[in-house]
Amino acid sequence: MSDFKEKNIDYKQYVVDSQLRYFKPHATKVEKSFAEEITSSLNQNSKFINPKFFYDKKGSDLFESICLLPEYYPTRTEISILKKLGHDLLLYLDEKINLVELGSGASVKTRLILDIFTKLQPKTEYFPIDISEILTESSEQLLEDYDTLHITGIIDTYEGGLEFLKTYDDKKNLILFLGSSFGNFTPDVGKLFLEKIFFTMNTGDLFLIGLDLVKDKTLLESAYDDSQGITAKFNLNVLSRINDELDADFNLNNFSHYSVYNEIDQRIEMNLKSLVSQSVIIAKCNLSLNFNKDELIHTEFSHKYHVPQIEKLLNDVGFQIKQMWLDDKEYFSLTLVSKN
Ligand code: AVI
Repeated sequence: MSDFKEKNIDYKQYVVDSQLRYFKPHATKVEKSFAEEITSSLNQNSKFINPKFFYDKKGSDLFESICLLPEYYPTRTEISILKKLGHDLLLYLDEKINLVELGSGASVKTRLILDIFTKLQPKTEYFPIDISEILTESSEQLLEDYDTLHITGIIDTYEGGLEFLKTYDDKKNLILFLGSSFGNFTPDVGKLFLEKIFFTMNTGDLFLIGLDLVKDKTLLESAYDDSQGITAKFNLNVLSRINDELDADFNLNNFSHYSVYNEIDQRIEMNLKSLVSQSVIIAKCNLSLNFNKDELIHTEFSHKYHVPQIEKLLNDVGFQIKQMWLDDKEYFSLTLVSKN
């Protein structure tokens, strides 16, 4: 283990072997921001929890289960598009380009892109960025299957990871942001995030973004409130995480998963509903909270887009659209852009 200091960002480096290492910010930085963010987001009239906090180990595992649900069409639809775009994508790649992924996985999606890279390159460098340590597990699984792969994992927020990579090397990057994770940002934060990506990109870098499309309300609502109750568990798990990490006493039986599609704002709105009037203490935040019966904690937006809205969103930031791919039912989109 060694330290890496760059522009006041402290990272510890963990070298596992010649093909695998991780960078992680010092623990105090992460713990402090969780407590601080929870304090400010729950200590107000309209309570909310930032969806990035879903992804502790258990939350990440539950999300993997969501991706396999019959009702949750985004993952399998995006995979079906990725399976078809290989030939087109090759036209934009070369022997030296690095692969960067915002959110990581040993999942089918990452593998489909790695299949293309490893066929084209004698050595492939992959930089997954993920807030969750699930990154370490998934990297090891990938290395079992790809001999020429070298992985540098960054266990941090996407912004932190991109900032870190900016000073890392001067090779070209293909940055992946799959799964419509962008849809979880509010429009303002999303715009800032795209600008951040745009400004961390160099000439020749590429960005591939997966975005979910507007569709029938019933289909959307069942994707976010599945019959097996896995999405409900995923949503409620954030309260367990607060209990465990911030010494709180949320009683999970007193909250329920509540998710609706807002047609005007084109988004699924996910909440936790307080089933009774109750008080909760979060010791590490010095917080005592009161909930009315039926009061909501907002936990996630999942925005859906029309194709012209995607084009406008990306063009407004300054990206040049290279190509867009949709599935046959037009449920989901993948768009490849460059900086110029
Ligand atoms: C990670 N993100 C893109 C998922 C989504 O579809 O918005 C998170 C999710 N929430 C509930 N189900 C899935």
